Formats: sequence, C-alpha cells, structure tokens
Amino acid sequence: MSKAKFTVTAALPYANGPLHLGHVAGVYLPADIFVRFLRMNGHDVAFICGSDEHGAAITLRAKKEGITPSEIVDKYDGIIRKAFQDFNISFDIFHRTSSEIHHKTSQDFFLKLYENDKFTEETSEQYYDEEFQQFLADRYITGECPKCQNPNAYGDQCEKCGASHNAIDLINPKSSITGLSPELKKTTHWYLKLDSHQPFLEDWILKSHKLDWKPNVYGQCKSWLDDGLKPRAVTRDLDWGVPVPLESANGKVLYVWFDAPIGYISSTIEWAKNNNKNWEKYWKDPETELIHFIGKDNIVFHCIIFPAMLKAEGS
Ligand code: B3M
Ligand code: ZN
Repeated sequence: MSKAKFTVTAALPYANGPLHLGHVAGVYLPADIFVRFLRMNGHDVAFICGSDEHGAAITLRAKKEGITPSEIVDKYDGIIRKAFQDFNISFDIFHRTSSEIHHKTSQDFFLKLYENDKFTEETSEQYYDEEFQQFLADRYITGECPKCQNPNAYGDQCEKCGASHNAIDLINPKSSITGLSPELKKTTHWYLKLDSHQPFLEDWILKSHKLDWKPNVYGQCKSWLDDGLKPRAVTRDLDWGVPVPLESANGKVLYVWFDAPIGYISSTIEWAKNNNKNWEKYWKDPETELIHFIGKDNIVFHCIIFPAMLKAEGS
C-alpha cells in the first residue's frame, strides 16, 4: 500500500431487487472500512458504486411485476440507494448505468475496440422464445443434461454433475419463461478475442498476482487460463440495455457484463465532473491503484474479462 491514489469500486448491485444483508456484509461494508482507513491515512480515494440496470435479470423482473424495465430500475435504484444511505456507506458517487454518460462511455469503449479489430463477428443459432419474443439467456433454458440425464440442467451448466455445455446440447430444452420449446434462430454477435489476451493475462495474473490475490480468486483465474481462453460474445439480442453503436446491429445491446464494469469508469467521470477532478488520474495513472470489492460469482468478469477489455482499449 505505497501508492497515494486509489480507485476503489464495489460491485454494482443489480437494480432488480433490494439489497441483501449478505451483500452488505460481504462487499459493501468491507469496502467502506477499507476506504475510511485509506482516507484516514491521507490517501486520495475515489470510492465508486452504482446500480447495474441492464440485462435479462431486469427484463424478467419487469415481466414478473407487470411493469416496464425502466420502472423496475427506478424503483430498485431508489430502494438500494436509500439502504446505502441508511447504512452510511461512504461512496463518493452512487451512479446508474441507465444514465446518459454511461451509455456514451460504453458505446465509445465498444467502438474503440471495434475500430481496433478487437472483436470477431460470428453468426450462430440460438434459442428463441416465440411467445416472449426474445432470445433466451442460457440461464432461462432448462432441459435434460446430455451427460447425466438430470432433467433440470441449465443452458450453460448442469448443477447435478457439474458439466458445462452449450444450450444447444440440452435434450428437450424448455424456456423457463413460457415453458415452451424454444426455436433455433440465427443471430450475429460481436465476440471479444479473449484468446489474444492470454499471454498478457498469464503474465499479469500468474506472475504478478500469485501472492496478493486471495487463493480462491487466483485459483479460479488459473483454471480459466489453463483451459485456454476463447472469444466471448459482448452483445445480446434484447430490447433493454446500451444499444450496440453499429448500423448493422439494430435491436442489439451490449451484454450487461460488458457495460457494467465500464460503469465504474462512467461513474468516475461523472464524479470528477461534479468535483473538479481529472477522472483520468484515477484510471490511467500508473501511480493509482485499482481495487475491486466483488462477490465470488463476479471473479472471472473482474479478473479476466474486464482487464482484457481495458488492455484492448489500450489507454
Ligand atoms: N450486478 C452482479 C452481482 O450483483 C453484477 C455485478 C456487476 S459489477 C460490475 O452479483
Ligand atoms: Zn449433468
């Protein structure tokens, strides 16, 4: 802890439900304690958080409550924001990914990667729910596991035997939204060439963070690297989210896990603007340390994918 400046982020809670005590105990309280400690020691800190307001989790919640996604995020952003105030968590900013600055920052980020050839464009067949009129995220498809015949496996994984697979491999797939058998439809998406960042990540994680990252974090990253990284889709067919800023991408949005970590940056930009600071000092200065407080489901996104995105962006 020798550096003077710190950017500390706390995982952006999904605005699809209230905050749980477990989140406060596991992420927000430890982050708050750490930040207060840094400030007491005279460090310059930006403590960043906000609502994560995109993705299928929000649209499904909206469907359940019978209101629009935008009403859902307004409702839960308000509830979450109030909870953090009541707990006296000392964020410098608690922002929202539905904000204009966030949409612009994420679209600019995507375009920079696009222009610098960091994506591949691939067309594949994916499951579509005719009644719900939406492509189905892996989690919203269940069917029989091709390996162990568990009838309730998810599109991406079987929780019984642990096998991971593609939704297409499930036997008798069903949409968990309508219960209908989904149709296969062709769709085009942009994939981040994660494989091309393998050498950088091996070097940065396996060599530089073996000792200071927690063993479970390091172990999960190592197993991803040992398996070999593959290109990963950063866009989705959904009518809620940050529109993909390409003419050929009508009706598509950025994948929520692509735009959400950029939310840390857009929130910093908003905070800096309102407080007469230079945001770039908190993101691009080699003397600044970036620290993420996250939940254990968020490891790969913060330790592999977001660093690869930042590396691809280049600045
Ligand atoms: N909203 C997932 C979660 O709440 C997600 C975190 C985003 S951090 C950029 O677990
Ligand atoms: Zn199985």
